[in-house]
Amino acid sequence: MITLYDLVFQDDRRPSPFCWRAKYALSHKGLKWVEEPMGFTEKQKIAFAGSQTVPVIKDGAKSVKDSWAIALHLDQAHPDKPLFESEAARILARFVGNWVDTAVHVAVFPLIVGDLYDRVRPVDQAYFRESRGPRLGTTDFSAFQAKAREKGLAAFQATLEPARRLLKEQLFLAGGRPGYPDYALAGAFLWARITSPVVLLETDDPVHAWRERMLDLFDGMGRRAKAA
Ligand SMILES: N[C@@H](CCC(=O)N[C@@H](CS)C(=O)NCC(=O)O)C(=O)O
Repeated sequence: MITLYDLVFQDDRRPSPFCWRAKYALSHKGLKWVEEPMGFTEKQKIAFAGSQTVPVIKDGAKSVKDSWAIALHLDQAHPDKPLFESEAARILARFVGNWVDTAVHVAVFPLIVGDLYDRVRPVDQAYFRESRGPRLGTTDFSAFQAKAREKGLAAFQATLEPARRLLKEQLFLAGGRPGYPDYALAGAFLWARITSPVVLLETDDPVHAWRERMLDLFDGMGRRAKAA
């Protein structure tokens, strides 16, 4: 039995991009899991794993924290349907995850932070203000978001150019079939979809068509998640 500790917002929304990576990884491998929702101020739920962040999984007697460590653990403990079929594939997936963390997430966050704050559980809002406020230099998240959107989406869309070029040539970042690089980028889009009504992509963008494919994957797992 695998338990996934998953970040929860109001109305049982599950926006964490890193938890989405874990859900896609589990689905890719055909593994079943149960979810244990955790609000920002319920860190005691993951103390057993020595973690301050989710995802965390409990897989039998073993606990694993961090989405990348979870992916590596799953391949090691459940060798069927590997996430990484070679060392080169694993290293490239790591690179793509790092790119999403440092470029895509950083570009998305200012565009959704006001909407995101509005959907954090009321009991967790003070924590969000105190943890995110210093990073942004303000706790007026709505004004911060409005200012970021005034500049338009061009800077965000430009961060996607490496993916866009590839997706003009192939269906998925990993090739003809989806793989971990796709799951890493899809997590960023689910984070936005679940917390904000903002329209991030033009319909003629190859990334848009890819995102539709990702939403459909695994019986529409992403599409079925409660959106903003
Ligand atoms: N490197 C970690 C990052 C995980 C992470 O930052 N998770 C966020 C949710 S998206 C979290 O748990 N934040 C808790 C907090 O900010 O207190 C991973 O890949 O799992």
